[in-house]
Amino acid sequence: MRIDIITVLPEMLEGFINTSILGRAQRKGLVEIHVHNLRDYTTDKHRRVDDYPFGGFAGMVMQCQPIDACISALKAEREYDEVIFTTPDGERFSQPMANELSLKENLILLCGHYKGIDFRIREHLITKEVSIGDYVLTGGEIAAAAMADAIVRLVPGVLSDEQSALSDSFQDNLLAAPVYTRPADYKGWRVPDVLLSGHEARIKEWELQQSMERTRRLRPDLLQQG
Ligand code: 6GU
Repeated sequence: MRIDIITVLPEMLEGFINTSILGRAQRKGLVEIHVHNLRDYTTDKHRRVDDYPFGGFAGMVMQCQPIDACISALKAEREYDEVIFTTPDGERFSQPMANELSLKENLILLCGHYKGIDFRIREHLITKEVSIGDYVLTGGEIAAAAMADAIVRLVPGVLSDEQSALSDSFQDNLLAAPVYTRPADYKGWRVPDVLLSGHEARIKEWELQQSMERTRRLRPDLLQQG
């Protein structure tokens, strides 16, 4: 899988995508993540990528030309499954959407910024608009980082124990059960006895019961979903 991220703040993403699991996935050759500085594609001599909005509205708007040039350059090299724009008014990102996108070959993530981008880009070049939640971020970089992380960890081989993505909270609309490690007694804070029993069936039953109880109490909305 390959992900191309287009941004005016490449330095915000470089560290993140080359660290930890995303970095290891790339070194293993399982995924490629490329960050493109939108300013490298402008024809403006001052390297500006935004301008005042028509109609006299507040804020600045990202211009068509550099975005079109960058997306066109990428599309000339390979076919893309989706050209995704990160925006608070997009479709809500979710585990099912991450699952679906993890099966794709090539994705573009365009990070929104300022007050928005020229709407003609959204009409003509964007295939999917995605928000990571009902709050406003100053830019789409954190949203793109969150999406890349959630997608890449689902690519086979990225997680050392492939089971661990399947037992995630949300994969079955249930929150995960609590986990513990040694020591079994820390300052009198004890690990549940059942986990020390070695009784596999009882441990499985405890895990499911914990998942159900936590979901009912903390996220009853998940139990309503299909
Ligand atoms: Cl994708 N972008 C911005 N700027 N803010 C957001 C968001 C995206 N998702 C939630 N808030």
